[in-house]
Amino acid sequence: MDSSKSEYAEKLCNVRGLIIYKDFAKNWDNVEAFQARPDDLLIATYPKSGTTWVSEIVDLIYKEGNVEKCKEDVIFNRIPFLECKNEEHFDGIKQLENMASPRIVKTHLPPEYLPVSFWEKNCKMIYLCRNVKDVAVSYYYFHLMVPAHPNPGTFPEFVEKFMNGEVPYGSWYKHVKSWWEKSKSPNILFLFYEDMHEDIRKEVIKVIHFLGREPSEELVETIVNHTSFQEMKNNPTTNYTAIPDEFMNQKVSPFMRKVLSYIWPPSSLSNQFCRGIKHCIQLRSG
Ligand code: A3P
Ligand code: EST
Repeated sequence: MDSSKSEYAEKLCNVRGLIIYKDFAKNWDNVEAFQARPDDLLIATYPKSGTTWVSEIVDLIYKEGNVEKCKEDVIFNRIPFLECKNEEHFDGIKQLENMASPRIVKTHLPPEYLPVSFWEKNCKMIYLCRNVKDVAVSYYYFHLMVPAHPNPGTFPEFVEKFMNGEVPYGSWYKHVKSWWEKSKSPNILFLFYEDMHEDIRKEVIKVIHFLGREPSEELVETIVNHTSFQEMKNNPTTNYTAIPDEFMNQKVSPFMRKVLSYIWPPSSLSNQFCRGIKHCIQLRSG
């Protein structure tokens, strides 16, 4: 076994066909047995798809636009990461069990691996999809900055692994396709990162309606301002700087990097690009 193979085996694990971090895998019985509550809201994404962005939007809606209330705690405490487990430091399930309702739950699990109680309780869910090229680039930097990952090698080497689904949470394509099929249910709202970038007001209003609330002008305005890239990058409760370097080293790469996808593709192309992704999913799943 070469050193990169043994590093993969040391840090990652295959649980019933899903590649996941070793520490998460050790906790799998608790993940499967997790008890969702009917008023839980689940935010599901493939990693690096804008989870933090949509999470902050939803939390602000729940907190009726009270920015100060959101700033009282870091995002990973306000919206626990269901399957996250690290020996002494992180335990998403424990956080959720100790949390009052209504809870907002973050997960990167494909629908087949979600604890069954979420389906039994008919919970509302939001899935956010981001175009695969930006996800691959973002995930590459995430591998470099978060030591729980094996060394990704060069970008071309990483892309090979990414395309083969040999990364935590497996294949982007399978993930998006499975959630797309699930989103035929009215309880699941399927969003696109690129749509949020193109017209954030429209997407925020969509989320507010999905949560059964009224989109007042003031609420929408507050959300749009507070969740801009720059605001969230400068906000210590959303930029992950509260996580120690040993777990997430932002000297290697910041959690929120730069606005690459905002420059390319240009807005005229962006529409086309976005529709292309939707079309591709519809075609292949149809
Ligand atoms: P980049 O690495 O391309 O910068 P996740 O929260 O799922 O881990 O996703 C992180 C990605 O979402 C990062 O992408 C980050 O910059 C981007 N992101 C986070 N907040 C954002 C915002 N308010 N607007 C646009 N992109 C945002
Ligand atoms: C994985 C995906 C994600 O969206 C966010 C985070 C933040 C916390 C990270 C984790 C992750 C990957 C695994 C860890 C964890 C902190 C400790 C743990 O080992 C690095």
